[in-house]
Amino acid sequence: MAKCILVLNGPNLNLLGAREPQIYGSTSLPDIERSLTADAAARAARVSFFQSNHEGALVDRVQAARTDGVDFIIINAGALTHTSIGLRDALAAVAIPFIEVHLSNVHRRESFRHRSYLADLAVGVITGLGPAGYRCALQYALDSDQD
Ligand code: CA2
Repeated sequence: MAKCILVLNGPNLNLLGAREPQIYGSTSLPDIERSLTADAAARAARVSFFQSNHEGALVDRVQAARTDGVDFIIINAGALTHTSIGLRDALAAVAIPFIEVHLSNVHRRESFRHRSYLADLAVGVITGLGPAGYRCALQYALDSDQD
């Protein structure tokens, strides 16, 4: 059966491409989603997307992934990375392998961005590679036997 990958984006990532290009680049979230859709199609896989500015909506989407046939999650939780025990608990509860992605290199930024509530549960973390980080994560997920 075709692999099914869910790409989650958290608060403010809907603003990509429109604000702060010096930090986050000029690529929009729909641009990233289009390129991931093409990459997944080339590997006969399915990819779906969800962005929300609301912690509870992201928790709900993670919980739904358990019964949705999602094999792997790619998540840029935005600022919730550094604050959300709720999102951490949801990811732990569904036990779907995931990669944490950040566009910017959080370790070159403020110290409050150095802590992640998700990272120790993740298969891996990609930070600072811009949109390429999502594409690397997708290739890894599609190569991975974990499902
Ligand atoms: O580097 C990343 O991908 C982050 O997850 C982005 C989050 C930030 O809180 C994390 O520490 C690192 C912020 C997302 C805000 O996205 C914007 C995009 C364009 C304009 C303004 C905000």
